[in-house]
Amino acid sequence: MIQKERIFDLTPDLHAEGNVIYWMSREQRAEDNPGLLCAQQLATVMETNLSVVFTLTGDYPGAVLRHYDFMIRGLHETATSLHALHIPFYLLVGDPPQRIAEFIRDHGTGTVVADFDPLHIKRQWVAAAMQSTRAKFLEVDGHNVVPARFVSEKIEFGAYTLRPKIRRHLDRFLEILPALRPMDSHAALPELFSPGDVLDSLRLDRSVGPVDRISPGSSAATETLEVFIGERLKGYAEQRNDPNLQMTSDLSPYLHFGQISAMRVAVEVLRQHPSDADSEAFLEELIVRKELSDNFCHYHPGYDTTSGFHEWAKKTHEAHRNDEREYVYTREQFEQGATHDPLWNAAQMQIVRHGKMHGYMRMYWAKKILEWTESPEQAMEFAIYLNDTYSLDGRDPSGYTGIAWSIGGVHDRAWKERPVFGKIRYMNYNGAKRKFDVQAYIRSVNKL
Ligand code: FAD
Ligand code: FO1
Repeated sequence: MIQKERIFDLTPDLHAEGNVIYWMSREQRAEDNPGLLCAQQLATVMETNLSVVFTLTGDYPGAVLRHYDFMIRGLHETATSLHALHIPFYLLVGDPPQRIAEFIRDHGTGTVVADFDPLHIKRQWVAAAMQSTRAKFLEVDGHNVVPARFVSEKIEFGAYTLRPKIRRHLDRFLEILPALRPMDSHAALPELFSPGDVLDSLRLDRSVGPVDRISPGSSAATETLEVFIGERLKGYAEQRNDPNLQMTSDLSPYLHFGQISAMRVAVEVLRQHPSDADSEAFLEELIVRKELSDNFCHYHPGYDTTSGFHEWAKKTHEAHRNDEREYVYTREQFEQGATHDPLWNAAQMQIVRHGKMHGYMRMYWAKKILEWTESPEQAMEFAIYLNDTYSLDGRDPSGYTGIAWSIGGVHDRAWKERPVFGKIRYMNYNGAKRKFDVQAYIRSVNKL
């Protein structure tokens, strides 16, 4: 039922046996979750128990109260859905690899299904957990429509090289997965956690609070999708780059936390909306652009540093390292939106207050950080810190890749050479003014 290309065997020399765990992490939903379905299938065939385990750490890099509030409230909805199907959900607080290893020992687990996730921290967790137990580990890619390991075995130059590979397999992988089945009802269910109590128990940076206009959880994600298809998909191709028009889906926080499946989004768009320029443009972003990000992070360990840049970009940055910077700002000045540029400041205030910046402004925002810092290394450091701290969809492969595109020309080409930027694509205030009403955007953000 789960295509085998979605499953990667992390312990080929071990057999699947004993009780089964789905170690939920990236895909935090009950429905349309291939890793969960795979674990249920194994437990059914082996006639053993299935448990869903989420290991919660208060030290997730870059995460503050804003993200934990969104994630934990979303997890509570998922746990409730799982318990309704008599599938036990365990929330284990502490060091993830340590907690999962304890659970494996205490529950006689023989097989663990983990989510594919290209970020360093997740690879470390899985590697550490495998070190300290003898369980069989399988990894399932529940994030990409076409599984990342399968669609390409190397780092892709750009969307133009990955797109044909994705297109070739899309029909085969674009499907609605079967519904999760109820398990036999005598399974003892652990007590459901209280989101408030869990949030209070964590030692968190509480200076960046929850956002008010984006509700967490799979139901809110589905509602957001329906509203997008019904009211905003038409015209998406032309108007998605105008920050004043709110024409995009606003799905990225839900996709980041896996509260909705990209596959489900794509299938619903194609089912409810004719295949036209708008749905084409949207699916290009949702599938090609997003899956290009996983490809970059999976195959390039330096995805969050300048070492991830192409040779031409490294060279051009070297050649312009000592160029005179007209403005240089500290991380605090950026963080407080205290530069000379009201448009940049408004974009920064949009993530501080609202937790989400419009896609077009993200490019401008990151490129100006390159222009107004002492070095590309410092630009990467500041952009990643600010994006991860304030954006609800931050700490994501799409974020590291979007920042590497803006500052290091990753997946982009060389442009006409100029001071500081070298051959990195340049964007400026006048360019933005030609595209949309800058004053209206600044006013609308300052009203937030
Ligand atoms: P829509 O236009 O509705 O797109 C639908 C989905 O397609 C998005 O939810 C997202 O999953 C995907 N998508 C759209 N554009 C891109 C893109 N350029 N690259 C990869 N996937 C894309 N995206 C994040 O999810 N998290 C981030 O932290 C993030 N940081 C970024 C930083 C910079 C400097 C740049 C240039 C882009 C960044 N992006 C990030 C990508 C993109 O800007 C956002 O995914 C998009 O704005 C999310 O809004 P939406 O869901 O309304 O997008
Ligand atoms: N995943 C976990 O398995 N455990 C966590 O405690 C955890 C915290 C967390 C906080 C903020 C955030 O943005 C992501 C977090 N994640 C956590 C990972 C998340 O589930 C996604 O898998 C990745 O961020 C996307 O690659």
